[in-house]
Amino acid sequence: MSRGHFITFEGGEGAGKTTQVQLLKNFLENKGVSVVLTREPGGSPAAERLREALLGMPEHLGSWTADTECLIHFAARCQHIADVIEPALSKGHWVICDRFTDSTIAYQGYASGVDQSRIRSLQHWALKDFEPDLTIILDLPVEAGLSRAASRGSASDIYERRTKEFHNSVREGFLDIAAKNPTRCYLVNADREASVVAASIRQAIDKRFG
Ligand code: Z5A
Repeated sequence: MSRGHFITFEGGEGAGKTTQVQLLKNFLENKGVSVVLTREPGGSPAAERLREALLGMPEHLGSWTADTECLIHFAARCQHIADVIEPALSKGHWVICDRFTDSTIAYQGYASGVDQSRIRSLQHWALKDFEPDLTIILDLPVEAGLSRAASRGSASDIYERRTKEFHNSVREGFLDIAAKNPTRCYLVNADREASVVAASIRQAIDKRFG
């Protein structure tokens, strides 16, 4: 049996990742592909406990240092890969993950100031050479993303309460990641109707795996 493909979705708040991973899952399943949908932080029972530690206490905004956040994200990721991602890929399933390592680079690195080389060392230590086959980066102006997240009525998330400057750094981070990794990353203008964004993503899938 051939190994499945690992596809990650990245972007700032309200960029439409959750919407698009579901649309892509439906599209692939209609083509007969077996898909496992997952997310970070979390994605397996043990890793979800770490998600709760990171995101479950918005009243304690800033209680973790950026270094500690970074370590917890990689600890959760290690467990998620071992429990869910790697077993699914080796059984031939395609795995679609809502956020992965690029989020740590954008949020803890670009926006929170953790040195990129330290994140890279940690990535290498925790993941070795494991990385996505394709990363879809959804790009959207910060104001539009935050307004979408607010209209969904869940703007209490610990990261959604950060400053606009923080969110702009996250966006710049993702744009830089896309520019530096043109083979792995596919940048999508997410400031369009969901069906139009989905069509762009399907093109990227066909180009890479078709
Ligand atoms: N984080 C980190 O710091 N370091 C890490 O290593 C990792 C994560 C892995 C996880 O939050 C937080 O953890 C995240 C970064 C940090 N920061 N935040 N917040 P999460 O998983 O709870 O939330 P999220 O990943 O940011 O997703 P989100 O804010 O829920 O947004 P989304 O998934 O990108 O968007 P959506 O839910 O699909 O859409 C949002 C709303 O817009 C919804 O009402 C949709 O119906 C609507 N929508 C979607 N697409 C469109 C279009 N095209 N037009 C108009 N409206 C749309």
